Amino acid sequence: MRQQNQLLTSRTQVKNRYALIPSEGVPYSRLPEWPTALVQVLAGPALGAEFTEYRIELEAGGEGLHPADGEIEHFLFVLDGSAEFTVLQGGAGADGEAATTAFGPGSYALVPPSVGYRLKASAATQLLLLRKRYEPAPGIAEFAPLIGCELDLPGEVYMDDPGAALQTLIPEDFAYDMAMNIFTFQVGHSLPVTETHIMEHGLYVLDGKGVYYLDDRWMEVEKTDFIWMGPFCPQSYYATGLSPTRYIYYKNVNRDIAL
Ligand code: UGY
Ligand code: MN
Repeated sequence: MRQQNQLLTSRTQVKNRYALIPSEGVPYSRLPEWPTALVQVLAGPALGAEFTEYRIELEAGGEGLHPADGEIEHFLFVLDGSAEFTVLQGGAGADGEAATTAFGPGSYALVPPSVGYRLKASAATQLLLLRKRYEPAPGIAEFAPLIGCELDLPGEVYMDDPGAALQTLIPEDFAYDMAMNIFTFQVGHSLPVTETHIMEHGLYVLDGKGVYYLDDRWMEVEKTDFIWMGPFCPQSYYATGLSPTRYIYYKNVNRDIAL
């Protein structure tokens, strides 16, 4: 929030093909599935996105509970704090509970539509939650719940540039219809091209700052900014500042294009 003696000028941009949304301007919502949480809705169909993305703040003891609905998959990523994550096999009752996993910064889970889950904060916790309609494909079974931590994943050199590293949080396998990756760019390094592709992105800046090329212009971005890139939005990135940039981004992949 700005002080009364500060200007209100904002970097926020909401266009047909993309949006740059600094988090300071996003008010809190409440959701029944996360009854005590403060939730910032970063993307949804009203923006043009075919997914929703939330930034969720929980106090210690706060929790979220999502029973399986058979249609929507969920990706959770812990930004900060600690929590207990439980997969609910066969419904939300205690009978169906599987083992609980301790989550800390960098922990993540991808939960298929036929499985529910509970996340309970052990300390104040912030997380990202992305929800997407799962796209089944002929002959491919629904994936099982996937749990991991980005701290355990090596960064792969991206397109021959040792200053750009990519961590792949979801395996490259046709069982999955989405990718979730973390890019780390050393200062002065960039994406090697301006990309243009049919896939969408929901991107959250974890660290650092730089300039993002969106559609037809360069824009300054920094830690805690959110960017939605719609289909065919030209895009590129340069890391500036004094420390590496890290961003986590969603991409819909591995499925034929509906006609
Ligand atoms: O995977 C991607 O499309 C990625 N290189 N895009 C991006 O970082 N804007
Ligand atoms: Mn891209």
